[in-house]
Amino acid sequence: MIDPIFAWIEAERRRQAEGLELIASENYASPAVLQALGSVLNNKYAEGLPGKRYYGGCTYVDEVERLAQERLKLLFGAEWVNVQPHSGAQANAAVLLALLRPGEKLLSFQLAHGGHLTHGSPLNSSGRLYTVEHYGVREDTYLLDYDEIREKALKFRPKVLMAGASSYPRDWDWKTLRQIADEVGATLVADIAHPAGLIAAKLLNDPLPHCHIVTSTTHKTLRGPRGGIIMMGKDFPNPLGEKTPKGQLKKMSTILDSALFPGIQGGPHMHAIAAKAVAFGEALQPEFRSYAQQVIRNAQALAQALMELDYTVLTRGTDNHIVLVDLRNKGITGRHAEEGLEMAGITINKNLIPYDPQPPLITSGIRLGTPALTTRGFTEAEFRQVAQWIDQALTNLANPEKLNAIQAEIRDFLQSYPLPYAPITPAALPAEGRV
Ligand code: DSN
Repeated sequence: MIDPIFAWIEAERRRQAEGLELIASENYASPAVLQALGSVLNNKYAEGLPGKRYYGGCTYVDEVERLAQERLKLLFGAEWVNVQPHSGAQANAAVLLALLRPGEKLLSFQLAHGGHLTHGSPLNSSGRLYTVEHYGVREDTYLLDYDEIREKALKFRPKVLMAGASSYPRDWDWKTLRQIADEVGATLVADIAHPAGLIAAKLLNDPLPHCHIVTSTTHKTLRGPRGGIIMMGKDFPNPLGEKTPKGQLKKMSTILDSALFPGIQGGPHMHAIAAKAVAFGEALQPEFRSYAQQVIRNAQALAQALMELDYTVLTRGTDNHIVLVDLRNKGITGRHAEEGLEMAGITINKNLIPYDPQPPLITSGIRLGTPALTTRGFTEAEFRQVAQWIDQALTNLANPEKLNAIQAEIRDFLQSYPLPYAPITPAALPAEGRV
């Protein structure tokens, strides 16, 4: 018998293969990325940076990390990068530790309007350590209001202005944010965890020329392993008044490196860094740009099809991979929709909409994303069908038989869009995987 843990992994592989994956922050990493993740690099301790480690035996992992750094710099046109953050949360925690002393001021996008937990939510260490003020979206348009951000910044005088979102379907104006940051003497930090792949493909505004520091995850639109990164472009903070740009970059990168390790992390996960390098290599290929273009086209097609079915799509569309739907006109909560869609084989997440009257575990909305199904080969036509299935499921929430029938239809349909992951069988497992 196989160890139940592998049975659960196989069950999850099948779930991923047989259902529609519409969680905006998820994707299907390539078999090469997964191979690097499951490699012997897992075994290696390598605290420090390439050429400056606290452990012996780092010759090969040094090469892996250098390659990851070089590919990442090339992908975003960055001057400096750190590829060691275990995830986006650690990248952000390190940047804030580098820039702020406890009690100092951070201005960021409000979680309840689509921001990130690690940008000063009272539930996160960033909200407990620093003095935080938030900006949000306008109640009439659900769009960011840069005049309001400027007013808040002038009044609050933050030391750090942070931008980036987990559920904002529109692009960001980094240039205007930089003007605001300069007006108040703040450091501008962009978190591009969600649109990173679309930015790497040059399809959205590029934060690197405008923001002092940029953080990201590597597993969403970038389609790599779970992980984080920190980058600086050609214009970075000047800590302690360093006189030359070279001196400034060296000093700031040293501050950021040491805020991450030993500031908040121990040994880097070298297997994850290798997998990041593989993913950056994939994202540098011309096919990745076509993929990213299709992600956006698909999101726009999904938004349009849902609006034609009388769904309230926030901002009436999208610039990126995210479609946010307000379900109040349908008399359904986000939680109810999430549960019913799951029964129909459609995975999404309930999501607060800005100014939501419902609490976060119920919500009035849902967030849909196109990165995963686009990896699977879906184009606009398939996404119009996805909108039909979503509508059929949401109009039959009290009808389990109908939900099961939709699930079966989706399972059949997906046989034409296979995932490249081999099933786990007893024969394919090492002896330790059997009990
Ligand atoms: N939890 C992540 C998401 O789903 O968007 C935030 O980055």
